Amino acid sequence: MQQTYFMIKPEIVAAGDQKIGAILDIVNKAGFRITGLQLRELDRSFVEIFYGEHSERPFFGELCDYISSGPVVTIRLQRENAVAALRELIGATNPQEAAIGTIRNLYGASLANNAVHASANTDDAARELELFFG
Ligand code: 3AN
Repeated sequence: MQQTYFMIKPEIVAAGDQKIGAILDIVNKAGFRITGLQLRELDRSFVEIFYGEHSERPFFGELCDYISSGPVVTIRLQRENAVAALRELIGATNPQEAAIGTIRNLYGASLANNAVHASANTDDAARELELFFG
């Protein structure tokens, strides 16, 4: 069974428990099992490591400030084909382009505030799960 890393971003956590519950319900109904979950505040230096692949992009500073601005929910998920299935369930990076019914279509506000993160591929999943769950 494959595992992947999923994260609910600060603007959703700040909006209260109802949105967190609704997102976890979507994930659960899609056949994922939650095998790890924590509410955490991430140090900026930790976020810089997590998003290291984006360090040359113009939005990197803003992205790191934002993800370290308040608590996030860090989640380990398990399912057949978990990495690809979760990427499909969350939708495109830009919520305006995300397919109807995807998590970013339902809960994303903008490119910067797109509600959730999911590992992009199996290598990223392994790296991110190690970083967050050891
Ligand atoms: P994804 O999260 O779908 O894998 P990436 O890896 O391209 O997308 O981007 C990582 C994060 O950086 C996104 N979740 C998004 O919040 C942010 N981001 C991407 N592009 C931009 C942009 N042009 N302006 C601001 N933030 C961005």
